Amino acid sequence: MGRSAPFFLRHGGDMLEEKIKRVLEEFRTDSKGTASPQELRNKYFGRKNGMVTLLMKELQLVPPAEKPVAGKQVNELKLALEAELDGLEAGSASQALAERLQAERVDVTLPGNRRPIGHSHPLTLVRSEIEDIFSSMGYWVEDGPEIETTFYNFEALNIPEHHPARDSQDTFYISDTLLLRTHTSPVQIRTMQKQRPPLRIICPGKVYRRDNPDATHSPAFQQIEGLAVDESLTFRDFKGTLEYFLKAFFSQKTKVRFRPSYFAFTEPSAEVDISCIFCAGVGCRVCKTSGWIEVLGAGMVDPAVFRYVDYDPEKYTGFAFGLGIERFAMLKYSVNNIQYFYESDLRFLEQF
Ligand code: FA5
Repeated sequence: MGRSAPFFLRHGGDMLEEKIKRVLEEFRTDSKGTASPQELRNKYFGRKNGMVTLLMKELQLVPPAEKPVAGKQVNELKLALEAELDGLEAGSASQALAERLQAERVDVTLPGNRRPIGHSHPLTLVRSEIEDIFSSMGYWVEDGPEIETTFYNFEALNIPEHHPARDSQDTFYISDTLLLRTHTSPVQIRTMQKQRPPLRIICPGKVYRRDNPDATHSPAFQQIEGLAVDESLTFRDFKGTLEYFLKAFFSQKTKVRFRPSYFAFTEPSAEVDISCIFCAGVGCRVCKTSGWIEVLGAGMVDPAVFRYVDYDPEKYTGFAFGLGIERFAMLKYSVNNIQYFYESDLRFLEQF
């Protein structure tokens, strides 16, 4: 070189081309190593000490005449490194994405984790089945409160004040006039009060008695009440309806028998038995060798009850019945202890 090198080119003792070459080589070596694109960007373009940044700063010291050439060379270096860094960054982002996709890969062909699907409690199954049988005969469902007055639970059902059924030994009293209903029969009264005949209703619900828990008793259990009232209902309708229902629920082979009984609100009254479903009436341990099992209480509505609800007993007749849902479920599913229904033991419940 004939001319002495300009100030800028001599600065630091290196020629500009050499400096650029060195920076470029160092960048190439670095970019093949383990440094991340971010680290490279800091090293070459860091705001204070980036190698390219320093070269740009040095340009300010270059005499104006030499600036265009020097500036062009440094700018080309800057553009080249930036382009390479952009490429590296894009590569590393797509590599990170690929790694993430691989790590989080979902095999959509794998079967999902199925949640176990629950089902109705056996007492609910029995209640629904009984409701279905009666609704197929034109009955509808009525509801009533579990906390009742003595009027609806007893008096309007023809159970007067000193009747033994009112005994506090049997009934959970809340006050002198309020109690937990001991049967679903009060719903009969409530429905007859609000509706004129013809009536065909069933009333499922919880009832409460001061019975000690054992294999066949619980202090809280469920009943279904039935009531039909019309102008010409007879004992034949009563027998036929219950026979139809019991055969539909248990089996067409089931025999049904009516035994005289007593309820204050029906006259005549009957206990209804079915032929033992375990021994087909031959006699076994469950039916205590009698061949029969008692399943419900029933009767023709006592005219005294009609008077409480302002129905004309000369014009209307009716029949009513009441059954224990647990008892029906025990017979249907051969369960020998009522307490199983309340224990929420999945090993028991999963069988239904
Ligand atoms: C009654 O409760 C009458 N209200 C039924 C009735 C209605 C008769 C309409 C006439 C006309 P009883 O007390 O027998 O009747 O009860 C009916 C059923 O409830 C019984 O057959 C039995 O299956 C069930 N039951 C009675 N006490 C308990 C108890 N502690 N635990 C479980 N089930 C019971």
